[in-house]
Amino acid sequence: MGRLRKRLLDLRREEDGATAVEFAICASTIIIIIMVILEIAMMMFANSLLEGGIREAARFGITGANPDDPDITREERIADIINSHGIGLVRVAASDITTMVYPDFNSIGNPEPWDDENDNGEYDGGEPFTDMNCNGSWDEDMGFEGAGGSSEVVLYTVNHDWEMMTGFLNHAFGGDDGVISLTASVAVRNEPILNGGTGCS
Ligand SMILES: [Ca+2]
Ligand SMILES: [Ca+2]
Repeated sequence: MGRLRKRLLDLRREEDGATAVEFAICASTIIIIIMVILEIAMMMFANSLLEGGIREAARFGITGANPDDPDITREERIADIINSHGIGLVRVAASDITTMVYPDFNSIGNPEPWDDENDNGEYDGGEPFTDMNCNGSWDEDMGFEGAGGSSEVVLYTVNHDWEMMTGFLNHAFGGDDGVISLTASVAVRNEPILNGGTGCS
């Protein structure tokens, strides 16, 4: 009877041990899932803050408004607007912002028009082209940097290095050192009352 009782106690201890291991595996899986959800949620929130900020900055740009303080550049003012929307979670610098000018919305990201003399669908050196961005060479993107003039379309883009809380997902997202590059952009047409608007010069 004593031997049976001891065996039953041993079995009980083994079961307790197995349960503890199962619990540890289960708990760590749940913690990992929660971390992943939190990381993704925070990243999406940061991205939405960036998008809201760049939209607000573009509204500022549409009117051609200049910064109140002459010592502040336009890009710095745009960064300020984005950061005021960033609630401390998202902070960008003027160097993270680009504003590209296009004649219309359809031109965004499109190449400068060229005469495809050999009909190969690609630009080849020597083929005549219209230098839309005034840099003296043919470009795959006809935009040029600037605030744009009257009725011109301006593409506002902000890039932000988002540091993940744990760096847990950096391999999945192809980031490095737990940093993921977030980008938000919006295109707007300037008010027709502005000066300029004849493209680059
Ligand atoms: Ca060609
Ligand atoms: Ca060009």
